[in-house]
Amino acid sequence: MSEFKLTPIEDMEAATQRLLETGAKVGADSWQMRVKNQTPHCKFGEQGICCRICAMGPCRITPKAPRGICGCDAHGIVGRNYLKFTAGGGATHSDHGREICNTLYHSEPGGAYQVKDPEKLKKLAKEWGVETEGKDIYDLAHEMALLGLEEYGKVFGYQRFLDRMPEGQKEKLIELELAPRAIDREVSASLHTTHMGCSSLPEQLVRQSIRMGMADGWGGSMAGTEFSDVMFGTPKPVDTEANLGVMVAENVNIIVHGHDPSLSEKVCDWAEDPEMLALAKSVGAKGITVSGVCCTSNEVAMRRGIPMAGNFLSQENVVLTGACEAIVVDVQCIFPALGPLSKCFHTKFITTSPIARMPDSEFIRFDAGTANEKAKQIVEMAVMNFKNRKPELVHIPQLKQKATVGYSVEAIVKTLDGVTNSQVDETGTTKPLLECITSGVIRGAVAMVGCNNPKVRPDYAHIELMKKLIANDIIVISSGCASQAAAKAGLMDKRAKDLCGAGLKRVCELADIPPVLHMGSCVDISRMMVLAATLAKDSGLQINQLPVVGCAPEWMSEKAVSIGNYVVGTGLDTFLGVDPYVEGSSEMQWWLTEGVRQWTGSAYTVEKDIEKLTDLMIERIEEKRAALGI
Ligand code: BF8
Ligand code: SF4
Repeated sequence: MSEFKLTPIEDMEAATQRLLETGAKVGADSWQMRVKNQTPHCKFGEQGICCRICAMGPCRITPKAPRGICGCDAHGIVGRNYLKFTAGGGATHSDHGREICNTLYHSEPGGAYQVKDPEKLKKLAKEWGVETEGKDIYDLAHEMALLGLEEYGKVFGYQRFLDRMPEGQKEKLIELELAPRAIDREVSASLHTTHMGCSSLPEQLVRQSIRMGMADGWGGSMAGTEFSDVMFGTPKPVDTEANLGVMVAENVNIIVHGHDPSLSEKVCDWAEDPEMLALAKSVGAKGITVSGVCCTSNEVAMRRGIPMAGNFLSQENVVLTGACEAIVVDVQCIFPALGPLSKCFHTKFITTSPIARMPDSEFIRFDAGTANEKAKQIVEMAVMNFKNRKPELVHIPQLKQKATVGYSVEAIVKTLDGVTNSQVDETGTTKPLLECITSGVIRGAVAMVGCNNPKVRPDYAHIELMKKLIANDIIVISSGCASQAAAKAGLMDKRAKDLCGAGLKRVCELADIPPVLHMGSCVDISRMMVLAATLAKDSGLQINQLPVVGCAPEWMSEKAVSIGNYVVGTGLDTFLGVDPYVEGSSEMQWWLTEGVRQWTGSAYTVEKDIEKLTDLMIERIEEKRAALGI
């Protein structure tokens, strides 16, 4: 086996520089240039003290003008902006979940979408009290899909998945008015709450922000994850590779980007089709390589080992290689810049969803009914574009690392079962993992999630934090663009165990796992919630007592704030490296970093200094241990 070495961030940055040189040759714009044009940012916007929710404004808060025209103060304005931000994110994740339910509703034997994990479907049915005996699996799938869709508009009651929480937690959330009702209702209630002349009291704006987030995490996102598993298979550990070097110069390169696996799964299927492979050969390519960017990359990596080309701030890089025949996108986190950028190269920028339409793209509308023909058309288009490549522009940075991905809760339970005393726990609980934590072999866990953001040196925060945590025997579970950061650096290679403290290293060796466990895309943070709930139940504790915290050091999207709210709402302290536009209100800051603790036993910490952020997390984990006397 060759010697293992992490890829230094400097090598990744040098590769980007080289790609930007190609970009300069063809007159391409880049996010690096646009950041310069946008700096410094508007101070009012940054602090969250600009309001334009009614046409008497916009109003901006200054020492001379401490209130808007309606009399709203900075705290109300910051709070409303925060809740609107959350609602945007919660709506987005949840609508993704709805699409998945809808696709499942259209699944059929031999059709474009099938039930790949009938056992998971039956388990879910049992959980929701649905009779499975003697039922055709597709009838059951359609019944469950309908029930899933009903969670969006249910007239009474709370989200079904809350029953997964440890005893008493759901009831407490109901009492505090933090338990999410119908998913769509929480979006509407949030936008109602923030309307001109409604709430301007930080307490209520934070309360509804948490409830909105909970509708995402324990509603829409959880449905997205669970029903994706039913259709595409529950992830199991699988080997893959990461970074731009996964693109192959001799092959047709198709990049899948976005979030909904319904599109990317089909594109991957067709890229393996013998007819398409023959077509690729006929145009002079050796084969077809599909690789991913952003959460779509996580989805197809963890279910089929499709390599991960990059994350959020590398999406322009894949086009800059000059070797990308098509970048196929569905929804969310797609730079509109890809349109004009693709025009500087031969790359086809293919949009597929009416939710995300962009100038300078080719729109091929994708839906469950026509999925196969559309996916075939897309792959064909990419293959036929191979001959339009400009060889003088082709440069693929030769950086890549091996990664083992696909640690769903089911996979973690199964894998770690063998660790403690090498005994297999027949009941399939998290007890072996708990034993590692209580004995101190592992000090705790950090759920590392989120994006890239030019405000933080891209990927650096993720990688440095993870390195320090594993060196301190803290296991990292990751999702979203944090995952690709880890994989690109090599932290998802099992050999990265050598960077761990002695305890975690031993666990990695015994269980044959990398120290950073890939749990999937951002909707899959719901998996982390299920894992935390299971750990709590198996140990007889509440979630907020566990030595587990969440961290998003480079976050940027509305979805990330929604996630933060449900992680805190669930009971896990959450550490952010970027401020969520609340610096303009001491009251909002207090509610998020202190006040909310009285409800959930957890709160936010915002710290831009990455070194300090890590120390604070370790400190919090040790505090939790001390409180448990372990
Ligand atoms: O949902 S981590 S940049 S890709 S928002 Fe987007 Fe952020 Fe990446 Fe997925 Ni999540
Ligand atoms: Fe200004 Fe109040 Fe209207 Fe906001 S709601 S724009 S603070 S008048």
